[in-house]
Amino acid sequence: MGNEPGEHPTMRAPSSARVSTTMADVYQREGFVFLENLFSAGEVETVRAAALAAGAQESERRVFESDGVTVRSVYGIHEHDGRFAALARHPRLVDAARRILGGDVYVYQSKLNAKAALGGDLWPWHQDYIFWRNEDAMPAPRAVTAAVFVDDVTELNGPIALVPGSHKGGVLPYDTWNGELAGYGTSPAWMANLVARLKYTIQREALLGVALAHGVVTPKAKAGSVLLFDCNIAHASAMNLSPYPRTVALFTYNRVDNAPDIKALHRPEFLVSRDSQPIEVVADDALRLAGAPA
Ligand code: 6CS
Ligand code: FE
Repeated sequence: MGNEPGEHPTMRAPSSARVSTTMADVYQREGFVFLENLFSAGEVETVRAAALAAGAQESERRVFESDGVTVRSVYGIHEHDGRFAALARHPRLVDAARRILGGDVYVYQSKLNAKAALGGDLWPWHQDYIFWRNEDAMPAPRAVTAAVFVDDVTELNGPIALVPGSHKGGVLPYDTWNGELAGYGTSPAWMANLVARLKYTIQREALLGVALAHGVVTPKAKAGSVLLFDCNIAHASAMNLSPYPRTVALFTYNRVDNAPDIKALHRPEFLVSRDSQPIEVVADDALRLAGAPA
C-alpha cells in the first residue's frame, strides 16, 4: 500500500453522497471506506441529543465500563429513539451498505459506543464476524458496520484502529475467554461479547502478522464523518485519554439473505434483530426534521 501507516486516503463524500462503484472497490480492497463530513453539523446535533438521552436512560440495553458507573455502550438504539431510527434508515448510510454488500440489507445490530472522556475503556483487537458466527450462527461474513462519528475523533480520544486488508484472511486465529468478568458479577453470558474483556480476541501472533504486513490506520475527523468497515476486518480502539468524549453510533447492516435462523437465536433482540425484512430508507432530510423543535 503506497501510504505510510496512519496516512490513509480518505474519501470525501461525493455530492450525491452515494457510494460509487470505485468506493465499493476501495472497500473490497481495504475492508473499509471513510466518508468525511457525510452529515451536517445540524444533523449531528440531532444525533448527539439522542445519544445523551440514550446514555441517561436506565435500561438492560445500557452496558457500563468495569467501574459500574461509566456508560460504555447502549444497544438497540434504532429501535428506541426516532432520531436513531431515522439515522439507521438514512439513504446516505443504506445506499452505501447496499452497494458494498451488493443487495438488500436490514439492521442486524445498532449501538452507541460512548468512549467517555478520561475513562472510556479499550476494545481489544477483534473481528466482529466471529461474534455473530459463534453466538448467532450468522451464515457468512456478509455484513458491514457504519460508524457515525457523533463527536470529533482525535488521536487522543480512542479512534477506531483498523488493519487494512485484514478482512481478506477470513476468521483469524483467536483466543476465547470464558473466565470471570471483573466487575460484572452475575451478568448474562452475552456481557462477555460487549465489555473490554472480550470473549473472542485475535491471537497475538496472528495480529502481529497482519499488522506488520498491512499497517494500522486510525481515521480521525470531525463529527458527521462515517467509517464503514467489514465484519472481518481486524479492529480495536484504545482507552480515551482526552478530556473529550468519542461518541460513535454504529449500525451493522446484514444482507437479508444472510440472516441467521431466527429459531436458533438466543441473544436478546437488542443484540441481534429478528426482523430481516429489507430496510426502507427515509427521506434525505429526515434527520433535520427529526431534530426540528416540536
Ligand atoms: O457480540 C457482538 O454482537 C458485539 N461485540 C463485538 C466485540 N463486536 C460486534 C458486536 O458489537
Ligand atoms: Fe467490533
